[in-house]
Amino acid sequence: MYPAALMHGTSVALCGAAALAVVGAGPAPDAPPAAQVRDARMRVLLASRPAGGYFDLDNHAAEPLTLTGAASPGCGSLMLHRSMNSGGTDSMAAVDHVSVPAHGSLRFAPGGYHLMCMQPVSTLRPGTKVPVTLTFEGGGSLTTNFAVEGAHGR
Ligand SMILES: [Cu+2]
Repeated sequence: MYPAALMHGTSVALCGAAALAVVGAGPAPDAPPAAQVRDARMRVLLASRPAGGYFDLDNHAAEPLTLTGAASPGCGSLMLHRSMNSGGTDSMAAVDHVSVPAHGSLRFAPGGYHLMCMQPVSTLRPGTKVPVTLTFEGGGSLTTNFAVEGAHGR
């Protein structure tokens, strides 16, 4: 703990509290205030198959926002994927990061970027919700409840 003498104009007791608050807010990951998730849903086709996660990611900051990972208690692993069509053939590949431009928005949707819930848990059923934590470059994270929907949307 820092000596109370470093904090001027406050009592020793208040200094202690202030120092604790500073330590708590320091290196601990925190939600980037500039990131916002909208229209979040997880589409389950068959319980035995990977489910796709879709949402809009808004970046309200003046600098790019880079998504580096995702995790959910509803998924064995949750990967960042991108679907592509080349020469008439659909495929998807894992990506290790996705950037949203300053003051921009990126849509995670079928046919493009999406989350892939590799092993959906048995309770991941349409009508329920599942928390998804997105992690960003720099250590911030943001947890959002995704609405679980079936093959035909809501
Ligand atoms: Cu995929």
